[in-house]
Formats: sequence, structure tokens, C-alpha cells
Amino acid sequence: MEDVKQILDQFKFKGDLIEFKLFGSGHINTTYIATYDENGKVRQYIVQKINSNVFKNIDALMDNVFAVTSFLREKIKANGGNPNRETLHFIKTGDGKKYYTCENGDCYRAYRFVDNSKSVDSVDSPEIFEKSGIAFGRFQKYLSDFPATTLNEIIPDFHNTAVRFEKEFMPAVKEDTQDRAKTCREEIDFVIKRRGDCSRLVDLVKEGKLPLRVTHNDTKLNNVIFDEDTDDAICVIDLDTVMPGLALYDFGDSIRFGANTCAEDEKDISKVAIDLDYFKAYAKGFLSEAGGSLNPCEIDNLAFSAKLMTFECGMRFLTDYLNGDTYFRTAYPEHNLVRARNQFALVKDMEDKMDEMEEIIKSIKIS
Ligand code: ADP
Ligand code: GN1
Ligand code: MG
Repeated sequence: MEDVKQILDQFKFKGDLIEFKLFGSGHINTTYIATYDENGKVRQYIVQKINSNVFKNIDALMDNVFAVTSFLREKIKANGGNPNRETLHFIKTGDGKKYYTCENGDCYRAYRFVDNSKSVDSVDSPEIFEKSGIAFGRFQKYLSDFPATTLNEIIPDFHNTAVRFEKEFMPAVKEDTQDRAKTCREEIDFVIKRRGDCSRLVDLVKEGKLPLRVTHNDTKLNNVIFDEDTDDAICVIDLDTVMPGLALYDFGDSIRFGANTCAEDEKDISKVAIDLDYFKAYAKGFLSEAGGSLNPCEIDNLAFSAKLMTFECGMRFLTDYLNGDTYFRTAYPEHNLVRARNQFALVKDMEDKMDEMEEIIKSIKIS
């Protein structure tokens, strides 16, 4: 990292720097928290190095993020909420830019840390998970009249599972650049056997049965922050992938991460299962906000979307393992393979419980 002071100075934070350290557990950006003393008051800021390997056009990315957060601020105000707390508040550089580019090309952005907030990687009650469902459902509802065509498509085909299979997974298996395919034959076969699932949602879009909406596309639990005291979900974060997508992507990805009985990188896959109480709680929360605007085809595919998003994520982890871990941050050489195995165990459990998951969705009253 370049000189920390040089980077922080760009954002003109007031007061004296007390501490600057790595923060959070995202897989993509490098996140820091900077703590300042401003006349005896503690002020905290999130400073992030944006991953330029993943995000090729950072201007387009930051234009999206600024457009979406300004739009959300107005919606939150109109609904009697507190925009400083309920959406991200980005801070421009002293010379009015949306991010700072260092001499070595690294890009940094900053935003206010929401006071008295916490992010969590797992919850210990269905009630808290339900609250995250309310937050993501509301996020989608608030953006329902955002002019979608003005958004840049930051990562094309982000959740097009069929494209991920044909253009990324199969080439990674065939090229096998790291000579790792021999260590994961079973997992490769698991994916290939489910090839037929990959195009189900994209085909429904082509048939005009599923509408494109403005969606978050990365709705894992640690992309929501909660109130330290009340555990209420206060703000949806990590807006890098807000793009036109399907409501089902947002629903399914939340279930993948938050209704797993384990962390997504638990090695002992005998512990991996879908917790149906959590599934139900999230579905209730999400649908209480977004449900009224969903069409019957969307409702019919909610349970399937949880399986598909889990399968897709497992396939992406396996692809990255085969490619030599160039995309997701890893802590050890087999990390992506461990994650893939974990996700496939969850897919298997969802397949076994699909009828129950469908029944749960049917039991929820949508108004
Ligand atoms: P990534 O794309 O790497 O996931 P995020 O924007 O999600 O980047 O930030 C990484 C992590 O940092 C989040 O998952 C969360 O744990 C933490 N984080 C980011 N912003 C905040 C914030 N305003 N308040 C609390 N935690 C945050
Ligand atoms: C990444 O950025 P983060 O850590 O919130 C990834 C998601 C994956 C997730 C798996 C831009 O999310 O798509 O589902 O890891 N984000 C991007 O944990 O690829
Ligand atoms: Mg994140």
C-alpha cells in the first residue's frame, strides 16, 4: 500500500488520526477503518481499495454507486427515515473526485462508517435474518423506479449461470492451467450433472416471464449492517454490483449464505445443511417488502433460486480454484475448493428438501 497518510489526506477528514486498520471480511475489495478524534469526538470512516482486477471500469462503478445512493437518500427521506444512517454516505476527494487514484494506479474510495453499527458473518436467530430480508426487500422496493437504463453494467452476465458454465467453468476445466482438475473430479462431475439447471432463469427472462429489475446482486449477510443495540438491519452496503438483474438473484444469494447451518468455508461438510427456519424467516422478511411487486413466476421460482445461486457460487469458487485463485481472496491454497465443496453440499441438501422449501413459500401470505 502506498503511504497511508498520502491516501487519507485526499479525503480531507477532520481531526487527528488515532488508528487505521484492516476491517471486515469481504472477498473482493481491501477494506480499512480510519478512526479520527475531532475535538474530542470519535469519527470513523471506511476506506477501501477497489479491486481493479474484478472491476475493470472504476469510473462507471463509482458513477453507479453515487447515482444509486443519491436516489436512495431521497426515497429514505420521503419515507421518514434517516438517510445518513440508512444508506452509504460517500466522501469525495478534496478536488471533487469520486475516488482517488494513487501513482501506482491503485484506487481508493471513502465513506462514513455508520455509528453504532456492526456487520455479522452469521446470525444466531431467525429473527435477525428476517431483518436482513426486510432490508434487502426494501432496497429493491426503493429502487423499483430507478431509471435502470442509466446504470452501467459493471460485470456483464454476473448471474447468468449458463454463461458462467459455458464461458468460465468448462474452459477452466479444459485448460486446467494449475493441474488441479485431478484433485476435484467429483466436484467437476457434480457441476456437469446439473448443467440443465443453469439456463432455467435466463430462459424465463427470454420468454418474457421474469422481469429485469434493479437489484443488488450480492446479498450476503455481511453486506447489511445492523444496529449494535437493537440488532435492527439499518443499511445495505457493498453496492458495487447494483445492476439490472432478477429479484430471484437477490433472494437466492441471501439464502445461500445466511441459511447455511455453517460458514461458507466450513471444511466439515457433514455439518452443512439448509436451516428451514432461517429460510422461512428470510422469505417472510423479504416478501413483506418486495413481495407485492413480484409476479407469479418469480414467486414460483424463489425456492429454486436459492439452489441455483448456491450452485452458481460453488461453480465460481471451483472455477477460481482451477484457475489458480485469481478472483476471490483466499487464506490458504485449497480455500476455494473447500468453499466449492461446502456450497455443493448445501445444493445437495436443498435438492433433498426442495418440496419443503416450496411448501414454506406457499405458506407465506403475500400482500
Ligand atoms: P467487499 O466487496 O470486499 O465485500 P464490502 O463493501 O462488502 O467489500 O466491505 C467489506 C466488509 O467490510 C463488509 O462485509 C463489512 O463486514 C465491512 N464493512 C464495510 N462497510 C462497513 C460499514 N459502513 N460499517 C460496518 N462494516 C462495514
Ligand atoms: C463476493 O464482495 P463480497 O465478499 O461481498 C462476490 C459475490 C460472491 C461472494 C461469495 C463482486 O462477495 O458474488 O457471492 O463473494 N462478489 C463479487 O462469498 O464477485
Ligand atoms: Mg461485501
